[in-house]
Amino acid sequence: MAIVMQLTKEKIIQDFKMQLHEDFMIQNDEATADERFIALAKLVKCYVMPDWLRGRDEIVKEQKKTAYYFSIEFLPGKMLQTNLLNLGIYDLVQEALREIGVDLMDLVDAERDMALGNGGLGRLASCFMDSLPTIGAPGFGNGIRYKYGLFKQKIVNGYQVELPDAWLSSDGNVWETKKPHSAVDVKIYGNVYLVPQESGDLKPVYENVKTLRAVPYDMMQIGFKNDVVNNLRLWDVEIPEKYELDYPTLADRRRIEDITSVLYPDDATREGQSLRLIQEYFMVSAGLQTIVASYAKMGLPMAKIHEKIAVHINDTHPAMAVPELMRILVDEYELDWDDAWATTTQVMSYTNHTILSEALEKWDAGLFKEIVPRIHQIVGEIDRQFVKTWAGKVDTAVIDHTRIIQNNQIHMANLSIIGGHSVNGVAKLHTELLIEDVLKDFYLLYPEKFNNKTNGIAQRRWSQIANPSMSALLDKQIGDGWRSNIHELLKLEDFLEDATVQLDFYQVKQANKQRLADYVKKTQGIDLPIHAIFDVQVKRLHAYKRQLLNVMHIIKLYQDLKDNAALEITPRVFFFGAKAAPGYHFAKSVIKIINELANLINNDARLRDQLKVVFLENYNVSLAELIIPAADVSEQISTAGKEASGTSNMKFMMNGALTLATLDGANIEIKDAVGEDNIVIFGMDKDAVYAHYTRHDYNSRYIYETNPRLKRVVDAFIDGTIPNTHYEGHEIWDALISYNDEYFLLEDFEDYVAKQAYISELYKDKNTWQSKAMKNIANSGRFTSDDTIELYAREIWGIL
Ligand code: Z2T
Repeated sequence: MAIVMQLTKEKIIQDFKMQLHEDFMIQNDEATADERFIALAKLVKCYVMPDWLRGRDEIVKEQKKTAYYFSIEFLPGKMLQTNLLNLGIYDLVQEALREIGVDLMDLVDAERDMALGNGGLGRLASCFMDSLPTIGAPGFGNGIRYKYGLFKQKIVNGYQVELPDAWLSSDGNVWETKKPHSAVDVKIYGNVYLVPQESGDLKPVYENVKTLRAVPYDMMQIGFKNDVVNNLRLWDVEIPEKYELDYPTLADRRRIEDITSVLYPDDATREGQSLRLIQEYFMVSAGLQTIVASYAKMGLPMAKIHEKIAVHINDTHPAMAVPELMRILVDEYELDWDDAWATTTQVMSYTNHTILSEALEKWDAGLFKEIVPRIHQIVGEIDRQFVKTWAGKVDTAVIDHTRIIQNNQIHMANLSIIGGHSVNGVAKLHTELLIEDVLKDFYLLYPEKFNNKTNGIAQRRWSQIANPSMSALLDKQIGDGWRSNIHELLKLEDFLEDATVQLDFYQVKQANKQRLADYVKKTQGIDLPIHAIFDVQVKRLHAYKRQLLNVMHIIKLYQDLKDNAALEITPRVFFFGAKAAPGYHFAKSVIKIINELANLINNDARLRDQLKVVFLENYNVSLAELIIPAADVSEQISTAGKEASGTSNMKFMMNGALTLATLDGANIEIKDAVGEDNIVIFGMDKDAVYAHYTRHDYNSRYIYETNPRLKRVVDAFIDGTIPNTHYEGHEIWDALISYNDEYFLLEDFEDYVAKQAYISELYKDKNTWQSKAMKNIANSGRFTSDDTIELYAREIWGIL
């Protein structure tokens, strides 16, 4: 039985004080918040350790089939609250600390965000890490322990400045355990020759390779109140003592350390750096060697490894798992190619996260050959076999489009699809687009591999932890069963028309808005009216996400107010939070524009506080936990067809924001869940967008020239309306007019403005508004990642 079951307040206080003595040789009253956080975290680790070890032993003993989720990104944020909550000791610990004069929230604040991810993809991986143990599934994470996570964003003179995120303290991360015992060697570079053996087989012989040592750091992943603890294994690189002579100079050593030094800060575009290729192979090879070795210990036949092991390729970054498993099986365990291939394809499965063509990962075959020569050979062989298998059976054009090596480039998505048994998209529309468009040739070859798994969110973090006031109200209204069974939120359906309950939810929202307003006042000195609509767009800065459309609407409101000093509008505060990839020039210009527009508007007294714009610096998971509960309006306004799913849309919904959305990604499924009266939809749908592609008939300049109101908004980018943005304004104007507005902002503008006006009217009736907000909360349970991951576990991995 779990230790936590026997905990009392007194015991926690005693253990906590002891931990402070042991780690820092201090008393509680002299300790800083940092020291107290570390002591508490270590204590939690001690409490969990027996369950963690038992879980590992059970898998070995019972030979349970296990899934390994390979991902180049994980974005957990802070872990203290989640761990306490999942252990079922949150309240007890909070009370114990209070008794000795300590506020748990000060300890929570002291934890650094772990941000080894860019955005949605990494955050999804972390939601899955929470959900896997929660549903009792043996599913482990495998990734890289970057020394620097996603850059820290500062805004200086309205521009984004990137600073390194040195998240690890000198003692590392409290939640992790270094396991030198389980280190493995990874080989890169060199030459490989295939030498014929007496048996007639070819054996690879390596020359001049560089050997790296991969050292794992394990982090416990605690299930919600079920004593299940899984593992997230992150690999760090070291120089193996045995091969020290291969790295004689300091510069040589630094080059090795660089391998796990930084996360590539690129969201959905590629940076063709060889270091990135090494990162990918390093993680995949270390992970798979370990997994195969643990399977080998079971004494079962290698050709049946798929019966005990599933490996998931989270986007294409870990796609070398396919040839690496082939290498291990063929070279090290001497399986026949065909047997190895049969089991490999049953082990592997792949999730696609975008259809943007610039994000489809391709590698120059020459670079590939230089860095991973044996993997290059194996990929060549997989490609040859693929072509041989389909030759004469389908159109040559189909083979040309689907083979792995094309024009001396290695197509990682093609490798992932050919090398696995499952390909999934992350929302219904996204999967449809994969099948009908982006991957239609693959669908012809392998229809049975395709399936949809709509994304989900770890609801505990996005409700109980992020929104305690709403949680308390829910307890009062529908009982606390929703905390363990999120589908019980549906009980709220009974109160949608209850004016008292509506008012209660209104008050909770206002309190959360005040919490955010206090933060903005403290960090930026701006006073915000909380009776205003809090309208929020937080996500990576990308042209297709259309932060600019939001900006254009703000400009329009500004012009209306300037035109008519007596005009009364429903007051609004527009919030933006967004990081731009450091090399993404256009995105950075949009950040500058937002900041200068904010300055202009916030300092214009004649607007009488009816309009405010706030750019929140350094948007990250912890800030999301503060912002999302305070939102009245959730902006999900990507060009239809472009946003694979979105996941913040689900978090906003769960916190009672109304979604203003295009019919894109999971927005469509949110609409299906709440009904069209409880979401605000605008703009072109995917078919309208695609019609433009086929007809080549989009003409943004025509729209601009024939709509004076819109023309005036677009011209505000270049006519000096927004100070200090001469350069950026012209760049944006050109993108919209000279380059024909790739993401159809102009076409969607009028409908967007109209629906925003509708929202302004709607908000005046607090009761109706809150009723719609409650409808959203009530139906948000269907987006729990517990259910999403259960579908992965059953339908793709076969581990439940
Ligand atoms: C990313 O966060 C996403 C897709 C990517 O494609 C890369 C990154 Cl870093 C390579 C996002 C999608 O844009 C978003 O729609 C989706 O909800 C999220 O992944 C999780 O699937």
